[in-house]
Amino acid sequence: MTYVRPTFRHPALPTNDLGYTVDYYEGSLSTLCAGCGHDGISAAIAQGCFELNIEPHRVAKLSGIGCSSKTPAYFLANSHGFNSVHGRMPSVATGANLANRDLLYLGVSGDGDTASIGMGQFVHVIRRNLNMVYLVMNNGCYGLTKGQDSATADPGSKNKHGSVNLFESIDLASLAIELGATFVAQSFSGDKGQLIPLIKAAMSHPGFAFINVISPCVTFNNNPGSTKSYDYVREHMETTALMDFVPIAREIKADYQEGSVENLKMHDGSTISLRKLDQSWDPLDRISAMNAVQQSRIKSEILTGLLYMVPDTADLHAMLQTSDRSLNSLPQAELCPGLAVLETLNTSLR
Ligand SMILES: Cc1ncc(C[n+]2csc(CCOP(=O)(O)OP(=O)(O)O)c2C)c(N)n1
Ligand code: SF4
Repeated sequence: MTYVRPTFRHPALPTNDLGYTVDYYEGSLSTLCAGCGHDGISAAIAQGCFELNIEPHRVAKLSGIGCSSKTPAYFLANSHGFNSVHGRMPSVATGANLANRDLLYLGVSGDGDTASIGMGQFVHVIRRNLNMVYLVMNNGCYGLTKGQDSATADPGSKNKHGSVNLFESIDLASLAIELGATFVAQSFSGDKGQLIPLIKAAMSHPGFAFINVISPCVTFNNNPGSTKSYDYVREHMETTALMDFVPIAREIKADYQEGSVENLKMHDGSTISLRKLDQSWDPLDRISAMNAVQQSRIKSEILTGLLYMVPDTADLHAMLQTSDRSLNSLPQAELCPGLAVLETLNTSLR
């Protein structure tokens, strides 16, 4: 089988403010199984970056190992990319971000990559509020190694061969809120209407933005009895709010007459408009957000949408008071200020 993407595109494809059509934000043809949820998320990322008028060369895509971690090959072909080691994407992202703060960092991971081997790195990158989007394509199994249960598989969930998971699941969104993540959202690969605005809002957030996307594995975990199958997720999705992301300098066109509307201002002046469905939930209140997630877990529902956000936040660079210029733009004299400065520094530490 050959994987050659046809180059023909409709001549009237719309362009964004930079003059690019959406295909400029696509990548190579996917080699994932037909129907894999991950492909829908890749398409949503391409569409979100197109709509945000992002220059692809300003994005750095980082991933670990897994079917999910392969996806950066399938979107943003004109961006920087680093496919790292299983569970180690956060440390690569931290190093790259500290060296060059001018890029937009987009980390893609799987539930195996994040909730097992990468758990240590995941919790610490949250604590540090690294300015990045961290997106987990969550299918409740290790797709690449043939479908073993992952740590996000729900207790009682059945795999393809009928065996039942005995263990408690790790809820990544709850954990992220608990650890102080400043933007936490949850969505479904089959719901582009919700996923694209969430990706756009996350890309515009000035700190750590986490999106847990339920993304069914059609080959190993899409059977009756699985709580990560397309049918189960469609039947058990509960949405916090209908949302729209309005970039700065764009008129707010959405019609919000019904229900209660929350307009959250981002640091750059853009807005997230939320039409609340659950009146008891407040996206700016950590306790209320945690309560809403736990209540939905008790009901075996999957709460989707923007769960929690701190609009104005200090990222790792602000906390460490690093140079406001990327290291590759600093001249040699500033990068290496010389022996006398080093000696003064050493003396101050003695
Ligand atoms: C250090 C190390 N341990 C184990 C593996 C084997 N391995 C590759 S991918 C993977 C899990 C993939 O699951 P997940 O992150 O959920 O991604 P998915 O394939 O489901 O998208 C494992 C255990 C590996 N590549 N490296
Ligand atoms: S094995 Fe599962 S996760 Fe991997 S590509 Fe196929 S459907 Fe997707």
